[in-house]
This record gives sequence, structure tokens and C-alpha cells, in this order.
Amino acid sequence: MKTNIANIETFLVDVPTIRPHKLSVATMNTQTLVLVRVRCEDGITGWGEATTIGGLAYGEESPESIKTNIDTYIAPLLVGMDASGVAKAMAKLRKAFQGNRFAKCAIETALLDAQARRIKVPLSELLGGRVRDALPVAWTLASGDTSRDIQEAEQMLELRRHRIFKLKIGLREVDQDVQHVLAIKRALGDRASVRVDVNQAWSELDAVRGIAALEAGGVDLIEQPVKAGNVAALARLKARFDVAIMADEALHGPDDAMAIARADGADVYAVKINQSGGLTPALEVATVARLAGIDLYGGTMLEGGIGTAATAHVCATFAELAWGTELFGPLLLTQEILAEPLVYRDFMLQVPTGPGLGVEPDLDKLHAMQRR
Ligand code: MUC
Ligand code: MG
Repeated sequence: MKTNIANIETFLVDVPTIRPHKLSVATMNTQTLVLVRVRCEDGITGWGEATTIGGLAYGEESPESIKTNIDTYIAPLLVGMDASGVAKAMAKLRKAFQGNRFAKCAIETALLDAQARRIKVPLSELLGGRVRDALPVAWTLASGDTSRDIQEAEQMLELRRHRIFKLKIGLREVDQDVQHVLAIKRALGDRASVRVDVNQAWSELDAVRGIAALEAGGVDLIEQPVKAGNVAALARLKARFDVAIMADEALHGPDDAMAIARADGADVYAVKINQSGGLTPALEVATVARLAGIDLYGGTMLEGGIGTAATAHVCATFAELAWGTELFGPLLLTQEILAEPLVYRDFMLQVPTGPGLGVEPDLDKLHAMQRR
């Protein structure tokens, strides 16, 4: 049935984190969620999220630019179009506007959420069909303090919430970082998978030294050790070491996925809906990976409940998901914006089962927390 897009609104919501989250590119004390609401003439509403990390520190879109570009350009283009023709609306949007992957992701999520609600299926069924109902979920240790990180990991194991830990490194000297990681690995032993994310901080020489020591110490995976643009270095590191090399910032959607696969540049792809420019391109990234024999991992931009649920629906369609996910974003925040929080149980995130995303914001909370 045809029904038009009636209006599109955006909200910035600043939520403090439960502790400082230290990456090589930024220290986060707050996360700014960019939420998008699409209302349709048939009364159906869809939600999307376009959250990034550290303002402009991580990527070329900031929360404020995402909001402005949706309000100024994207909303006027789409209002009045058929809401049930999501692919057509997204094709128009992708043709009219360059870049703005995060903004496009939020819009596609909201349109697909609305459409899945309209036809009364979980979003994963619109995306090709669900093959898994729960996803292994990693936790990031990024307090910057070794004993605090060990304590945090022990607590997560005790709670049966996480047994995969990703450590953020790259801020300190390579040797200091290696000592920090190996102390945590020694404390956790075989009870957990320990992985590192360098967020592009190392030169290739740093990477050779660092990865050799981390591999010898039992670390399972090295994420984005060198600059995003240096795919040749990623490929050399992949060829040199047995430990898995994961591409993250190097992956800005299907074209990069294809180029890195051609260069034999990674063992694993972090599939991120926002970095990919939407749910459909994220599925394309995953398809390229599958065809090239590259493993999959469900990545996060530390989104709140809406973006996290959307990624969960995408990952639920992957037949193979060798490295699990890191869909813990809502757990890093002091405030829950969903009416019903996502369920984390037995080291897994449960993929919502209701129509659409299967989650929705608590509007009172959202309005109370919204930036004015
Ligand atoms: C990244 O680079 O992977 C994901 C988890 C986390 O702690 O930071 C993000 C971004
Ligand atoms: Mg990363």
C-alpha cells in the first residue's frame, strides 16, 4: 500500500559514559546519539541512529553535521515520497548527495524500521532473513588503567555478560601498550579472548614490533593497526603474521570492502552500518567478505539502543559470524533511552523479535535528555 513520508525529525542526545572511554583518537566522557524519527501518513513511525565517536575525531561527520545535513537537505528531499518504497527513496538520496554515510544510515534504518512494522515482520526478515537469534558480544576495556581493566573483565566474566575483550591501545608507547595487554591476557588466561584495537595509531614498523609481541602473548586479533588509507601495509601485516588482522576504519562501505579483498588486506571485516552508509551497504560489505573468504565481525560506533538493534538485525542474517560482535554500546552509557532495554544474557545479545527494530525510544526520557 502506498503511503507518504510525512516528516523527518532529528534529535541530539548527550549521554554520559559510565567511565572515561580512552581511544587513541579521543577520550569519551559523553556519547552524543543522533536519533532520527520518520513519520508516515499511515501513522507508522520508524527510528534510526547515526552516532559517531569523539565529535570529528573518528570520522568526517560530526553529530552536529549529521543533524544539519538531514534537516537541511535530506528531509526536504524525502518528505512526500512513498514510505513503502525504501529502496527507491534511498536510491534518490544516494544519487542526490555525496558522502554523509552516517546520515544516510540513520535514514535507511528509520525507513526500514517503518516498513518492517508496516508489514509486521522483524527487520532481519526484510534484510534477507534471520539465521541466528543471539549474538556473542565483546566488551571494550578502555579505562587506560591495567588493574582497573582486569577488575572490569573479571566482573564481566562473573556476570556472564562478556568473555571477549577488546583493548584500546595506541595512545602510549608500543612497549607500554604491549605490557598492558599482556598483563590482562595473563590474568584472564583461557577464560577469555583478548583482542586489541589500535585505531590506526601505529606506523608499519611499530605494528611489526607490537604485533609480534602480542601474537606471542596469546592475543587473538589486531584491529586497524595502521592508517585507514594504508591498505598495502595491512596486507603486508596479514601476510607476515598468523594472528587475525581486522580492517575497521579502512572500510567505508562496499567499494573499500572490494578493494581490501583484492589487496588481500585483512582476515576479518568489522561490519558497521554507519561506516558502511546504511544497512543495505553493510550487507554488501558482508557479501564481499563471504565471497573473498574474509571472516565477519559485527562492529559498533558505540551507538545507543536504536543503532545497536539495527546492527543486530543485520548480523542476525549472517550465516557465518566467526568473531562475534561488539554490540555493547548501550551498556557503556549511564542512561537507557529505550522503553525496554536490549537483553544481554549468557555472553550474548538477544536479537529483538518484535516488528521492525523491535525496540523504540522512551519519548519522555528522550525529550528530557535532548540537546536544546
Ligand atoms: C572502534 O574503532 O572499533 C568500538 C568499540 C569501542 O570501544 O570503540 C569502537 C570503535
Ligand atoms: Mg575499531
